[in-house]
Amino acid sequence: MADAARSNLPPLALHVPEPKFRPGDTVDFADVEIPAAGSARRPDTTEDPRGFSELVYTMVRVLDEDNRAVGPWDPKLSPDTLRRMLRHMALVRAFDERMFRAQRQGKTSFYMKSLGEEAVAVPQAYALDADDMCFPSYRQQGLLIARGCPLVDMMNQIYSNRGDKLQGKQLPIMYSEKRFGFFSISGNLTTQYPQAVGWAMASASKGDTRIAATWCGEGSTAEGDFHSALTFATVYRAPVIFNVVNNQWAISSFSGFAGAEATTFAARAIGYGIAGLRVDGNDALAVYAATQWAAERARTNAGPTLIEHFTYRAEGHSTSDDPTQYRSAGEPTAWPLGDPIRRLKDHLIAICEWDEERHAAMDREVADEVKAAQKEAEKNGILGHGLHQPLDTLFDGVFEEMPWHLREQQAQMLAEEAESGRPWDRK
Ligand SMILES: Cc1ncc(C[n+]2csc(CCOP(=O)(O)OP(=O)(O)O)c2C)c(N)n1
Ligand SMILES: [Mg+2]
Repeated sequence: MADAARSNLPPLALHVPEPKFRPGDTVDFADVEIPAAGSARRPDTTEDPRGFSELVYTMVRVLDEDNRAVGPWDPKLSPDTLRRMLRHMALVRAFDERMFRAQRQGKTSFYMKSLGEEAVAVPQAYALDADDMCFPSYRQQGLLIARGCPLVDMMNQIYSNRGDKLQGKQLPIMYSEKRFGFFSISGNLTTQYPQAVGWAMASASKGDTRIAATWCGEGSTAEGDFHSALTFATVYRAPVIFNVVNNQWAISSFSGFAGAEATTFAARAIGYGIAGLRVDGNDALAVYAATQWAAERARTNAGPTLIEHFTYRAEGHSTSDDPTQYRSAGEPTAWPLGDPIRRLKDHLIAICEWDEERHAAMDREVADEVKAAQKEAEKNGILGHGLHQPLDTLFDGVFEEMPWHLREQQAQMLAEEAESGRPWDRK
């Protein structure tokens, strides 16, 4: 010990978080606190955040145990809207399933599913205006699908084939879709947060009416970008919605490593004086209502909102991950907030606007739709089949005008390729 005079003090120690369940353990989520549906207050969208700070510690929930919509957050959507939302959620799941399988078949190098999280992006796309700008992470494919992006375009990007508008320059699933207000996905976690704030500030300073929304995972809240984004947003009351998708895991790190043992992720909002909501992320109606509330707040210059979506990542992190190595296989089925698609389906059935036959028919239809799109996309090529972008496009699209040193490198590359005797397939 360095200082004998202090030897009567206990030795310092660190707390190292440990997940509750590891492979082989029986899962019991009884200690996950789930407030009753309808119990959270719905403040006015112009209220000072200090007046409703309790909302970061509870959960906005609309669908109750009998699959009824209850309480002040019920968005009272028409059955038609609910059915369309359900279909988009089912389409996301079918798309994920098919593309996951395509990766296993060697048709692409990489894929990321959003299984169990379909009630986050899809209802949010419904609650936002079509021209509001989204700065997503890699698990919000639901935004693109709900905004009507052709599945073939998404698949071409996943296959990095000759139909890929990004010319194979982005990792599969890192879409960029200006047409659908979907900012280029970056693999560098949370860079989209300050970008969204900057975009929102620009929108306000131009006197525009469009707002921004951004998403990151709970693990990503540990990034410095998360905190600087919140600081800028609160100072200038930027018209932006911050979404933290708490799916309990960040690859193999459980949420405790991002601070979940100490408080909620929604509570991050309090330190910044930002409105904070914690939402049942598997309840499509609650997610819709919270997003609509936050959008109205942003659009009326009342300030940003941080929404924690409490959900569960039912699959591995990506096709490169094997969750059986670090978590109990019982977790996804034991998750107390259920399956988001099943919950919306059960609600529609409970209000006599849906039935099992129609649901089964819908599932068949979305599966066929995905299958047909896949057939179309594969005409443009799959991994390793030569139908990729021409080699001379490799340097395109980075600078508006290619600098001299890149032109030199491009010329050198093409010359070496011509001499190699293995000419690049330009079909
Ligand atoms: C700056 C940075 N650090 C680390 C990584 C590696 N990485 C990619 S995804 C990921 C986990 C992110 O987890 P979370 O934020 O909870 O999002 P989720 O995948 O659960 O949706 C990590 C650590 C990265 N891509 N960028
Ligand atoms: Mg996560």
